[in-house]
Amino acid sequence: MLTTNEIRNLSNFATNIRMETMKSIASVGTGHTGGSLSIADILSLLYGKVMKVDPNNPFWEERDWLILSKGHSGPALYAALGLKGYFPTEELLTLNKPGTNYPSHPDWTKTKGVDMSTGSLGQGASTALGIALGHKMNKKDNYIYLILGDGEIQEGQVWEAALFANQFELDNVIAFVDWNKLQLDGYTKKINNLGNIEKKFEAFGWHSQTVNGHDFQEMENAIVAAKKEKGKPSLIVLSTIKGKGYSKLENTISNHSTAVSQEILKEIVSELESQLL
Ligand SMILES: Cc1ncc(C[n+]2csc(CCOP(=O)(O)OP(=O)(O)O)c2C)c(N)n1
Ligand SMILES: [Mg+2]
Repeated sequence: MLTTNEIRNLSNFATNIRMETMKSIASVGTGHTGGSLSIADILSLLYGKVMKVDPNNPFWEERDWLILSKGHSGPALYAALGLKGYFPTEELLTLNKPGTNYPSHPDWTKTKGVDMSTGSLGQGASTALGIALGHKMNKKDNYIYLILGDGEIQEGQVWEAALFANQFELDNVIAFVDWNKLQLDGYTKKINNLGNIEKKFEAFGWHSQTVNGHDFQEMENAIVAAKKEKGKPSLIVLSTIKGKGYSKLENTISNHSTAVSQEILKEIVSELESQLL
């Protein structure tokens, strides 16, 4: 059970992730806003409470790993890492500019704290599970967290990976699907309906749950339950709002990649500041 104080801190961490994400995207003028904002709360919970990491030692062998398979949401991951202390947050303003350590999609050779390069949808699932198998073979007790997009799981590769995780009993994997119901240019339901994601993964042998991806207690409970399940990989579907935090962007079909001017940024920052507890 999270304390009231922990929930306040996690909520503020998430709001600050949203704020830094939008500032960095505004600094380059455009970027993947919607899908970055929808995962701010899970990033806050993972880096703020759940994950065993050391910002002063990004390659610490005992650490938990995070693979952001929906790599287009890199700006949100960078914001979380900067706020966690891996590097000064001012560096976020070099996002996607020539020579930057913060490219639009994650690159582990460039950014402190990024565990795996991602961006080609589906591939992060396979790499995460390969990493998890390696850790299991080395008898490590750390966890591999994986964040997938809902549109992303239309990729066949994800289901091949799902079979693999079941075959090798990868109970050191906790995967999340950011179920924001939208993909690049429309509703997943209309483009390639995913049906019941929880039941589909369950049929592939995973321990599966669905929770509100903006509710810290529900997510924390699901992670605790996932860790109790031995011999199976775990999937947690996060029901989220694409664009969460900036009302004009929330749930809009056109919020995948948007222009953010300095003028609009002022409006966004003021709305986000009002969400600080
Ligand atoms: C293999 C591959 N195909 C296409 C793309 C282009 N692309 C980037 S994000 C995206 C939509 C993904 O939708 P979803 O997984 O729902 O993520 P969200 O936009 O909701 O964050 C697409 C098609 C890509 N990065 N990789
Ligand atoms: Mg989506």
